[in-house]
Amino acid sequence: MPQPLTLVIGNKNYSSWSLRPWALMTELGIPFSERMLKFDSEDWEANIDALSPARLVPVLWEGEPGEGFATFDTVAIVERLNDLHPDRGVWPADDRARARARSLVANFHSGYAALRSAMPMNIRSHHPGKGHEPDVLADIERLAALWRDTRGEFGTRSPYLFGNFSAADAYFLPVASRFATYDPPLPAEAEEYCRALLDTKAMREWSRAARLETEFVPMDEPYADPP
Ligand SMILES: N[C@@H](CCC(=O)N[C@@H](CS)C(=O)NCC(=O)O)C(=O)O
Repeated sequence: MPQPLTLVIGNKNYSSWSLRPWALMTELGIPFSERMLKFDSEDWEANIDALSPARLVPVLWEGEPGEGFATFDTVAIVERLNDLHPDRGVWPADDRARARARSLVANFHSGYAALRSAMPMNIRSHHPGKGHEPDVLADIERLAALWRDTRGEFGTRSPYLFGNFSAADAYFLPVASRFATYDPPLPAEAEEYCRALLDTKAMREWSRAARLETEFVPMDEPYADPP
C-alpha cells in the first residue's frame, strides 16, 4: 500500500534544491503534500532534527513526516520517485537518453560552484549585471553547450532536453530562474530553453508563492542590504 508523500522544503524564494523535486512531482502529476521549514526560523530550529536526517532540505517522507521513511538529497529523492512511480517518466524511456539525463543531473549536483555561489537563486529579486565574473560565465557557457548538444541529440522538436519534461529539466529550473535574476549573456538557444522552463506550470506556481515571501536570508542575499 503506497504511503502518502510529503516533501519538506525551504523558502520558495531561495531554496533551489527544494524546487527541483517539488517541480518534478508537480509536472509529472505525482501527488504530495509540502511542509515548509523557513531558514533561520524558530520552526526550523525546533523541527529540522526530526524532519531531516541530514539537517538540509529537501526531504521526501513516505508516511507521517518524522515517523515514516525519509529519503534525502535531491539525487536520491529523484531515484526514489522513479522507484515509486516508474510509469511517470521521471527519467527518459530510452536507455541512452536516460544515461545522459543522469549525467547532466550528477554533473550539476557536484559542480558549477562558481555559478551557484555568485548567483544564488532569488526569485523575487532582479540584480542584472551582478555575479558576472569570468568563472561564472565559463560555467554558464559550459551549461549552454551541454543543453544545446543534448537537445540536438535527444530533444527532437520539444522545448525540453529529452522530449517530455524529466528530472533533468527539473534540475535546471533554478538555473533558469538565476538567469532571470542576474541577466547574464546567453546564446539564443539557451534563452529559448530557459523561457520554456520558466513557463512550466510548476515554475509559475512556485514563483508566485516565492514572490509573496518577505523573509530576508543574508547568506542568499550577497547583493542587497537587509531591510
Ligand atoms: N546536496 C543537497 C543540497 C541540499 C541543500 O544544501 N539544501 C539547502 C537549502 S537549498 C539547505 O538545507 N540549507 C540549510 C543549511 O545549510 O543549514 C541536495 O541535493 O539536496
